[in-house]
Amino acid sequence: MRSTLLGLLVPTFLLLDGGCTGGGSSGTTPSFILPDDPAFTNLEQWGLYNLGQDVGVVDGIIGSDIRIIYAWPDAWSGKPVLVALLDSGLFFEHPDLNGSLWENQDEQAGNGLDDDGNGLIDDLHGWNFLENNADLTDRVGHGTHVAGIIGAGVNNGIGIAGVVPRVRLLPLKVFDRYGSSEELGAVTDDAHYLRALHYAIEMGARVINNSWGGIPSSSQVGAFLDDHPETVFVFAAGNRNHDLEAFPYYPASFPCKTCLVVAAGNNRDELWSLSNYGAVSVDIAAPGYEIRSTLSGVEGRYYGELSGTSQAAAFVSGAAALLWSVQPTATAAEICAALLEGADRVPGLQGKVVAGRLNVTSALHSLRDGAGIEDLASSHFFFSGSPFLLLSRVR
Ligand SMILES: [Ca+2]
Ligand SMILES: [Ca+2]
Ligand SMILES: [Ca+2]
Repeated sequence: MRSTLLGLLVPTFLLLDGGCTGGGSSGTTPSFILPDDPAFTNLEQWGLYNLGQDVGVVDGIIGSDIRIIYAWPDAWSGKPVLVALLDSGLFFEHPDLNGSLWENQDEQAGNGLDDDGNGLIDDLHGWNFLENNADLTDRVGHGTHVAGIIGAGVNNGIGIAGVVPRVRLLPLKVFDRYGSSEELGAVTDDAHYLRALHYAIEMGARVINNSWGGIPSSSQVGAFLDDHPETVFVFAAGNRNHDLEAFPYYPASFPCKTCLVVAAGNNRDELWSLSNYGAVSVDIAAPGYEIRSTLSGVEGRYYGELSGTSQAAAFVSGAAALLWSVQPTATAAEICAALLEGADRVPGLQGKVVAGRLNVTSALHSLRDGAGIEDLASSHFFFSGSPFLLLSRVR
């Protein structure tokens, strides 16, 4: 049984009208949601909710997060958006992810037949383009971590909260291990990526997350991106502390109108120490320092922290999906423009990225009203006593 406090269809969470100063351009104070996921309530997800808590040894700055809690009320009843993840696979049994999986309705699993006639046998939840089979086992945990940032169950009472409450995750396996450095490139080839990209588009993915890089500039992936302006492609900027104006990094550096290149920021609205950057060629920054998310269960670890532009890219993919879940008729160009326009121009990222740090609430306002919320950063909530007055979950 669900609580009747907030109606029959709405799970129990803390939904409040803002009692703060600041607020939206309309002059009203925004409502917000604080979900019941333990990592969120324990302030282990600074990227979603930064009250200045320390992360590792670094104290945060209040409000240096993606400003998501004010966007969740609108996104709660959104239309699910399909997000493809070109990555290392996905741990399907993860209890915080198994509610967000895409399923190929026209394919029957395990019968050895290509029921939907797309040339791939038993592609129920995605495809392994590396080995050309349906085995999506995530051996390194990278894909599962990225997936959790985007689409872990929000307010399901377990683990972490993902960015977007209404999402379907489509894992497409294109690598299986880390490369020679921290990068993931050079362990597979163009053919895998191109086939995976084709598959994603064919299945209706609107956002394609690419938390990898390091392929040659001669790759045909660039031409593919340019040919698909109806899709938002999100790319990690890479983890070498390079200026991409001087050291291009592909596929992030391919010119493309609906691509977003993402740098990693820390909990103080500064660039993360190893993040690549670029005043012109890196679009936006998002949290990428000590990010808690789902892991693949290896050695009994189901959650853990990772840092990098891979994580940052996932926040932006989740944000793009959230905007689309609220405004399904928007174009990819409009989604990209809203994300860039809504970003907070924080001093610590000046000259490092084009737009600033991701602000989902402001991006949503920008998409709907053509104007972001300028002063949202100042409208953070403070609670006296216990910061989380969470309603207990009734099942
Ligand atoms: Ca098939
Ligand atoms: Ca089948
Ligand atoms: Ca959860």
